[in-house]
Amino acid sequence: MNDELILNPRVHFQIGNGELRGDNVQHSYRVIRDLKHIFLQEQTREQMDQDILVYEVQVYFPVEEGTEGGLYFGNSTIYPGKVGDEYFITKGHFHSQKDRAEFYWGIYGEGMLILMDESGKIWAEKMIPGSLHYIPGKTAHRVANTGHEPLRFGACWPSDAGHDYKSIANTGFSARLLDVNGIPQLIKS
Ligand code: M6P
Ligand code: ZN
Repeated sequence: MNDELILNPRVHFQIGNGELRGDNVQHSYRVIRDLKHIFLQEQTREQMDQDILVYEVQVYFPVEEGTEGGLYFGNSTIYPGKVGDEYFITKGHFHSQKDRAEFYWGIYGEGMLILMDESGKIWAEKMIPGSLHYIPGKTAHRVANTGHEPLRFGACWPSDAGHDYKSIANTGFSARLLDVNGIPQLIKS
């Protein structure tokens, strides 16, 4: 056997739970402290235990950030919880290269993918295990966990997409996913 031509895989993706392990896989965590002005009720967030883990992200970066033509592959796990009436949620972003698209898919748990176009029009798609979501370019995206268990979803996006958090910080999302008597509802803010 020619060992130089047939290589062992260097990254593993666990089919059942989406767990990523291997070379160039990075793991990051967002606790309440990191999520200033992300939730509607900022004062409530300030008063919470700042070390509560809201979500974590694993990403396989096969190429350098910004590389044209490459792809990244990751997953995010959002823990169950709320800040006031608002479900735990990812920060959300547009892509810095505005026209870049992305795939999200549900792995376990349940939640909602919230999408907003550049005019501020907002809508949501239910996320469940096996649901596949195409996020077009020029569309901000974030995910909320509406269940009582952790929610994990997968993601794949172009390596030159980048994250534009600033546009969201300036204007926010035009609606929030709130718990209204136990039912998730998109409420205009
Ligand atoms: C997905 C991808 C990542 C993103 C992560 C968390 O895994 O879209 O690019 O970083 O979710 O989302 P955010 O950066 O908005 O907090
Ligand atoms: Zn994205």
